[in-house]
Amino acid sequence: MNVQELKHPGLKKWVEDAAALMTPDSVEVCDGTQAEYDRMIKITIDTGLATPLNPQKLPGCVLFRSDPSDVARVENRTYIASEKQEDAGPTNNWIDPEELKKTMTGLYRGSMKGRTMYVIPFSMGPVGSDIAKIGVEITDSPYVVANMHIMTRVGTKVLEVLGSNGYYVPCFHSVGKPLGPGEKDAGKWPCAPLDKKYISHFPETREIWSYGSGYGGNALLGKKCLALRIASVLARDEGWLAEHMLILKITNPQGEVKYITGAFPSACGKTNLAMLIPTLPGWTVETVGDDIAWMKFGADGRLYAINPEAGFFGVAPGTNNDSNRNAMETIKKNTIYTNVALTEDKSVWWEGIGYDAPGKLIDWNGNEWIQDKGNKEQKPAAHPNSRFTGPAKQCPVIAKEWEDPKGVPISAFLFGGRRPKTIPLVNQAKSWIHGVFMGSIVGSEVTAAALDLKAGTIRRDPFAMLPFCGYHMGDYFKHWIKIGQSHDESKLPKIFFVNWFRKNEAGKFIWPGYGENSRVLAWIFERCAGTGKGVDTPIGFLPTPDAIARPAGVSEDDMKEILKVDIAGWKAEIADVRQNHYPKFGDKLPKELYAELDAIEKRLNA
Ligand code: SAT
Ligand code: MN
Repeated sequence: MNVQELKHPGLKKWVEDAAALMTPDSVEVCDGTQAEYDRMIKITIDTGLATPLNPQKLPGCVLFRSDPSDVARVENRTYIASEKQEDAGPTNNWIDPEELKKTMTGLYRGSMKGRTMYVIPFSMGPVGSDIAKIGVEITDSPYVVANMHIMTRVGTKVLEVLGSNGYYVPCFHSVGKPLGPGEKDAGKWPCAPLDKKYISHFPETREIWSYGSGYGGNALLGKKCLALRIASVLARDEGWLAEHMLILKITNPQGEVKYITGAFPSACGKTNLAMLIPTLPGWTVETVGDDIAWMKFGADGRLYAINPEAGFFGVAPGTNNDSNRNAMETIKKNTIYTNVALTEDKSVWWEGIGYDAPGKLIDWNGNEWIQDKGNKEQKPAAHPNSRFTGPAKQCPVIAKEWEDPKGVPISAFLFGGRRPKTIPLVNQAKSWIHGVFMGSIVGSEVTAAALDLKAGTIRRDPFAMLPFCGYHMGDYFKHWIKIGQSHDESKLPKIFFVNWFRKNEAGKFIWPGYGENSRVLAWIFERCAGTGKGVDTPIGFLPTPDAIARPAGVSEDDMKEILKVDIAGWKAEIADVRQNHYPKFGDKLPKELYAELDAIEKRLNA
């Protein structure tokens, strides 16, 4: 479809102005059809950016290798350009919006020369749902178009909902690599150098401007940029919640259903939890979403969640038939792989796939790679942040209501992190405000993989939203508190803190995790149903010793250890929050949270 056919004069003008600035060779409006997807893939194969995979083993799948400088979100080049710096808060980078737009307009001038500008109308959430939002992304990357096809709902049906004057979030994206006359990408992933990359958000005008990166959340602007950073601002203003949470459906042996959402910092197994295969007989877990939840209040006073996405953009390394069989099934066809290793028979391999490399590989840099298990220094064949982009509808346990436009009613929120000590296996907040307190102190142990952070220390990541909150985090805490104050608490989700990662003196994990986590989910289910047995402690409600059936390999003493109140550990936790965490938010830290801190401390000292 061409620009002239656009029925929305505002959108048409916005596209024409962008084209005048970025000067692409041509402009195309995306229709979202399979033919269009296939054409995008063909273009990327023809320009040497994509490798088609073995059609017998991985039908409809392709592999991309990105530039080594363009392999993950770039948090230090991500900006919340609010009018006032104080509104971005201490956890976001800030540049004055006028100055930033000037800089970026300079970068966008002529940036699409030699390329096609694609206009992608997309819906976050089922098309036409009250909770859904429409965005339009302009991009010069066919890789982005193909990924957006999987991750969002794209095309003509979105334009129909938009009509002639509907609202959309305008999103600019350019890889920042114009082509000279006759020049082709010729197998080289296009992007700009790091100091020219900008992932910018303008919260007052609700615009997203991204430049210089073609990878993941930097370029697929519906995901972290719209569905979290901009949506968190909309949610604050409109009284709902846009959260970095999975959504799962759990059914007990009697056939009763509850829905649970959960926020976890990265590297805590969120996608695995969303697709968990329960070991507990009679229980089932199904997936509604693995990364983002948008939640609004229904007429009955309950919170209803939708998954704004349509696909999974998951980390490949560590994904295998034990850690996540459902993900492995999901990505057997129609999947885009990025930065994993290629086998000789044109299949894929990554570290932690569950078996040794089957012969010689091509690594994510495009070099020959032969596994050398004796060499601990060997560089991985797949980049640690290599990804699969797979359609959610291919997930064997996708819940039948995953696209229900009214969403699913949420009974519980989980918060969690990687905490080797102190934090028990599961702990229920005594009240909404206590739960908000727990969300505000979420932290996770830094693993060796994280750059420039000391391994073994706890990095606080409130609500797992640290890189994704589009405004001052202190005001975000306030928003959560207000949600509790302005609604009937008995209808709000109950809040739980979970920790699968407790270690014993020998440094070994005490709890087996994965499917066995269903035992904890079952207790949470029962607490929401009013039947689960709990004891009131200074830190919250803990399960009674017999409330959670012990999995194999976990002794009675182990169970006691991970379900006790570690008074000394909690006192240290409280002191750390008081001295090092809360002061970061200055006088925007709601006084209610200091009151919670005081109350817990008092109970611990009693
Ligand atoms: O690159 S994404 O932002 O989509 C995924 C992630 O980094 O969490
Ligand atoms: Mn995420």
